[in-house]
Amino acid sequence: MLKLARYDKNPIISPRSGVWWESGAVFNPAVINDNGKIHMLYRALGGDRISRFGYAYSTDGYNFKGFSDVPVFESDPFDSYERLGCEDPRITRIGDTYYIVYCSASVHPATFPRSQFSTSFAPWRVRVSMISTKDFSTYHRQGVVIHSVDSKDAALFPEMIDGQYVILHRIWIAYSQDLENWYDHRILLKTRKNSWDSGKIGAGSPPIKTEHGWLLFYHGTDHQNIYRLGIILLDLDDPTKVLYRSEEPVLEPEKPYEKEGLVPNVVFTCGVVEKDDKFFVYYGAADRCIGVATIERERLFYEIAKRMHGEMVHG
Ligand code: BMA
Repeated sequence: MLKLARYDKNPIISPRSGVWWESGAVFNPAVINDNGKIHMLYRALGGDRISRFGYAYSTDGYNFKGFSDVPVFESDPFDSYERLGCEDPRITRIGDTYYIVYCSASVHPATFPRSQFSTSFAPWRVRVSMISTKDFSTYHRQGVVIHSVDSKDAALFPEMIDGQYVILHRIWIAYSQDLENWYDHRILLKTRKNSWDSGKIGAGSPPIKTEHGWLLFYHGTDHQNIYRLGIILLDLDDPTKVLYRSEEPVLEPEKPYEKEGLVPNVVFTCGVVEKDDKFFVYYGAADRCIGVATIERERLFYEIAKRMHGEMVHG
């Protein structure tokens, strides 16, 4: 079975009562392992329904502390593309800088003609925005980085490939020379008919470099809007080549905290770290709280190798 094992004390983080900016929910956290210290930026939803980012850290992967009293980042209410908040951060370290790409949300006049990425004519707009930090205390605001397209679920690769930065978004792939101007957007992965990922798909964790390829956890929905997690492996030199895609989800809503919340039946990851020869997959549960599930590295690749001989790879 290629399944993640939930931590038995999940959820590991729930909204703190009395903290106005996270009283609605805490979910969909970004994580990065900095020499054993796991930094987390989590999405917090306040009573005003605006999403902001809170910060916490852990040294064992399960117990988080150092929760910020105030949001460490909130989007600019005067930026027409960001005024409904910042959602679903994903952290990637490149050199000595942590880049955080996230979804900024707004009600904004519809753009015409309809762009190739638009999903509706509704004036609901989402953009991929970016901030960066070197220390998780001061953040530099870059603003919207993928212009003119409604997109989200963005995740940066941790290094340049063939002289270019590479990003995934919803799940397209695109390239850049400067992390701000992205070109050559093309579809990397499509939904599959009659499958757990037949409705929508999106990148989850930023890709993790392994000797077997770029490992990426992603989310998919079916036509009942149940969010589950799967994995893909991409070729190290040419990440447009999908080497493996899981037929079955590796995690799906089963526990009450994953089935009942602000949005029922959701497991949604924005970050995975490698620690003690395991992958720690952090996830938002039912858009309400945060859980963690793990898998041993060796077992994961053993199970993938077994399946690669018998499974078709769908691009
Ligand atoms: C997606 C995103 C996530 C959310 C999920 C389930 O579209 O908005 O932030 O967790 O829906 O509601």
